[in-house]
Amino acid sequence: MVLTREAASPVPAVDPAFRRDIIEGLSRFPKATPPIWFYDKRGSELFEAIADLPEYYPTRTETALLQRYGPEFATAVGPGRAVIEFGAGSARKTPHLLQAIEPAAYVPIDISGEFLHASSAALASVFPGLPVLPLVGDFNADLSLPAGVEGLPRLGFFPGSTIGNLEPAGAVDLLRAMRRLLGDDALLLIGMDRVKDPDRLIAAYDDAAGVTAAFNLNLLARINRELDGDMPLDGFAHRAIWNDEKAHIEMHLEALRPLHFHVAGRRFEMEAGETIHSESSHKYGPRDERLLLRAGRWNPIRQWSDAEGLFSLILASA
Ligand code: AVI
Repeated sequence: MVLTREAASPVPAVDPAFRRDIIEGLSRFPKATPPIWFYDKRGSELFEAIADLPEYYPTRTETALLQRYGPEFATAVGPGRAVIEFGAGSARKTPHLLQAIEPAAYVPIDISGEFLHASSAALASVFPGLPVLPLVGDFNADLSLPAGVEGLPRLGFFPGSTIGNLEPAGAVDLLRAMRRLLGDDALLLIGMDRVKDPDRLIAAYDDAAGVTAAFNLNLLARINRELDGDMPLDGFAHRAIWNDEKAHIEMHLEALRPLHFHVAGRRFEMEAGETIHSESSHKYGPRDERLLLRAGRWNPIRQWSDAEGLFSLILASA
C-alpha cells in the first residue's frame, strides 16, 4: 500500500535552490558545490551502479551486516515501530531491516521524487499490508511526518554513511533535527564508514570502470541542461583525494585547460588545474562515531561491524 504525500507543491522545472547553490559555489574561491545536487535521475542511476562496483565496499558490507544481524536488531528495536528512512533512494537495503523487525509503517524520505515513488511501489508489493508513506523532500530542511505515523514509536534509519557527506557541524545539526523529528522514545540505526587504508578509500572513489567519474561529471551535464550552461564536459577530469587531516575523501572536478563558460547567464573562468570541490565523504573511527552521535543528542547503545572493520552500523536511543 503506497500513500503518496509531497512535502511541497510540484517541483518546478528548475529548482531555485539548485540555481542558488551552483551560482554561489562557482562564484567562490576555491569553487565548491553541495553533493545533494548529484542526484537527478541519471545521478541516482549512476549511484546505484557505484553501489555494485567491486571497489565500492560500503554498500556490500552494510547490506551483509543488515542480513546477518536481523535477529539482533529485532531484539534491540522490538516490533510496531514506524521506520523513517532518510535519503531512501532505491531502498535496496531496507527489506532486510523491515523483514527483521516487524514495523507498523515505513516512511522513505528522498529528494528525488521519481526514484522514490518507483522504489516505494516495489517495496509495498513485497510487504503487502505495511503502510508505505513516501515523503519527497530534503531531509536537511524542516520536514513534518505523515499523519499515518502519529502515536507510533519511531526508528530512524540512515544507512549508507550518507552522514559522511556532511561537514561535522552539519552532521551534528542533522542528528539533532532527526532527534526532534523522531521524538523522545525514538531509536536511530545509522551506517558509518570507517577510516581505513587510503589506497582502498581512493579506489572506492576512483574506480577502474570510471563509474564514479561519470557520476561526478554528470553534475556538469545537469548544470548545462537545467541552468542553460555551456560547461565543456571534456574540459574537466574527476579526481579523488584522501585528506588525512580532515579524515575525508574529496571529489573534485579539475579543469584540464584554462576554461571559460556560462551558467544561468553568468560568465565563469577557471585556470588549468583549478578544481570544483564537489563532495567530501567523512570516515570515522569507533570513538569518533560515538562522539558524533552524542554531539547530535543520541546515546549509542549497540554497534555492529564486519570482520575487517570496514563499516559500522550503530543503534542509538534518543
Ligand atoms: C551517498 N554517499 C554516502 C556516497 C559516499 O560514499 O560518500 C556518495 C558517493 N560518492 C562517490 N561515490 C559514492
